[in-house]
Amino acid sequence: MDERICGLRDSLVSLDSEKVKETVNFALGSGIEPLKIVNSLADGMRMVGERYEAGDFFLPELMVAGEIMKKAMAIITPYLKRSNVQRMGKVVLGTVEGDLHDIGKNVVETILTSAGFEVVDLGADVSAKRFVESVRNEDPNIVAMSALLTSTMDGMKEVADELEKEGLRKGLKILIGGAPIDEGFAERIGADAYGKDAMDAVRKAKILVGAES
Ligand code: B1M
Repeated sequence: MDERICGLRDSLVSLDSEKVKETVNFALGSGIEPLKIVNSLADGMRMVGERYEAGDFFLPELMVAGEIMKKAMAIITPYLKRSNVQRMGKVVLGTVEGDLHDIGKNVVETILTSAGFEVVDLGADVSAKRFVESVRNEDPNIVAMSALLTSTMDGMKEVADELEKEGLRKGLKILIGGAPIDEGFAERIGADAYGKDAMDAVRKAKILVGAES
């Protein structure tokens, strides 16, 4: 790992907001690829999750880590968004109902936008009804869903089923992702693609719209 960001992950796990901000600004100023910085922060968030699971961290620490990550992303996002890129298609994106985790979804939104997709971001805790309404109103190429909880991932199937029931699946692709999701789950619920991380999500989105093979 680049030594200029090697402390970033640990600063996040130590919940040291100032140090994270300082390192992110320094790294961007030194010309480090913004996505490398995001990956390092995502690594830190994974470690925060592990500490929570082990009983070393509690909900307040999860919340603080989430806030630090969001502030860091606000600094990094302008560096990720590029203009003058080829227009790729339209995506309706959201985190499924009952799930408030939106950091990963926001990273996916940023990278999709920077790759030339027009993204309609519905936010977090989005019901199947809202996904369906948005697909009807926006006529996207892709509906993209994120879930971080094992208890909410079935909401993706509900959305896929509702879209089918409403006759909206024709020409519409479904892309899903999030920590508990895998290829097998995507296949089981009839999604067209699974994105392991934000970069993979963009790769899959490009394939879905026929821009890449
Ligand atoms: Co929560 N949480 N959380 N949490 N949280 C997890 C997910 C958990 C794994 C922690 C743990 O126990 N190890 C666990 C879930 C366990 C499970 O379901 N099996 C958990 C729990 C239990 C909970 C609560 C139930 C805790 C409680 O209340 N007792 C509660 C639920 C609230 C709710 O949603 N209803 C809760 C609450 C919260 C906070 C609000 C405090 C906060 C979220 C803040 C926010 O998002 N605004 C929070 C956080 C921060 C986490 C962890 C620590 C970090 C998540 C994160 O932001 N990661 C998380 C631990 C973990 O994930 N291991 C945890 C960084 C982010 C960049 O990565 O979101 O994975 P990620 O996104 C990646 C990929 O997954 C992928 O690309 C992204 C970028 O590379 N991806 C996609 C995501 N969406 C995609 C969509 C795509 C493609 C790829 O296509 C469309």
